[in-house]
Amino acid sequence: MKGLRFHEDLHPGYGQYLDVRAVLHAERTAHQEILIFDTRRFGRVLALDGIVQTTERDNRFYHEQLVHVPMFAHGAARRALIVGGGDGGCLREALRHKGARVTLIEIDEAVIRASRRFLPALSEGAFDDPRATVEIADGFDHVRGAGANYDVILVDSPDPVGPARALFSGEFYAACRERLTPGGILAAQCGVPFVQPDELRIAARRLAGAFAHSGFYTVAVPAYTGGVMTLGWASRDMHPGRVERETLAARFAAAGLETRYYTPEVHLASFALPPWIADLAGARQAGTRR
Ligand code: AG3
Repeated sequence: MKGLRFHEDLHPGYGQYLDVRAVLHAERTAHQEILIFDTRRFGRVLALDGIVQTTERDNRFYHEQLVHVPMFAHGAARRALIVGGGDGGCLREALRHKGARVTLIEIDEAVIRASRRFLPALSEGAFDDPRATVEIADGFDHVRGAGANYDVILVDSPDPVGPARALFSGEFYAACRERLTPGGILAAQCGVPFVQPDELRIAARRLAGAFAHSGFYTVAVPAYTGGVMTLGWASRDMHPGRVERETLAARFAAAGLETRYYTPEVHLASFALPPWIADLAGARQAGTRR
């Protein structure tokens, strides 16, 4: 093999590589190292601090599940908050819900700038949408501060190493709870449990500590190597996996979305956890709580 090979540096002793067709952008910011490159299998790839965040080829799997599961479970979200998500993929999907205004709080303005320029397929113009509000700030400060409340909060963060660690804390989840309207739902990236079991264990404990109802659902994203990823959810008063199939189907049809991963059937099925994941989440003893 000649040419440049990117090795992801995330899990000790195990990982993935990608052959680089071209480096499009490399930048060290005050927060992290941004790398955008082109590959044959995944199209363009965004890596932060050497960890793959999203790719052109499979980003819809992740963004559709992170966004549409809580949005369709809610059914009438008018205000959504995205914490992180500077590539714009989450924003793109959230804005497909026509009744929603979406606020995105990204800590690193350079991620947005580089993604708009080198990954336009991620945001597809979402940053220019009049229903989008974009702020460069610390997401934790935003939810801690007094201000708007949200029907849906989406935590589209990197792994809890480096700057995103605070977004996995009990204090952050409790602050999110205070910003959720009745019927409101939080959804958060919680890692690939086969290779990041502690991430799931800790998130399970902290979400359950902050909310009356919480649990996990799954999404399979090839670029997040190691098996299915778990997305955490939490709410004071509702269970997004227990919405009637017909209700979801009616909402999905009314929205008129064309999706690559999400359907009402996938929505409900993704709440079925294999025992090894349920055990990590502590969900088996808790029975119906999660
Ligand atoms: N945020 C999740 C990246 C997780 C990568 N980690 C991993 N492979 N365990 C992605 C942001 C996309 N908008």
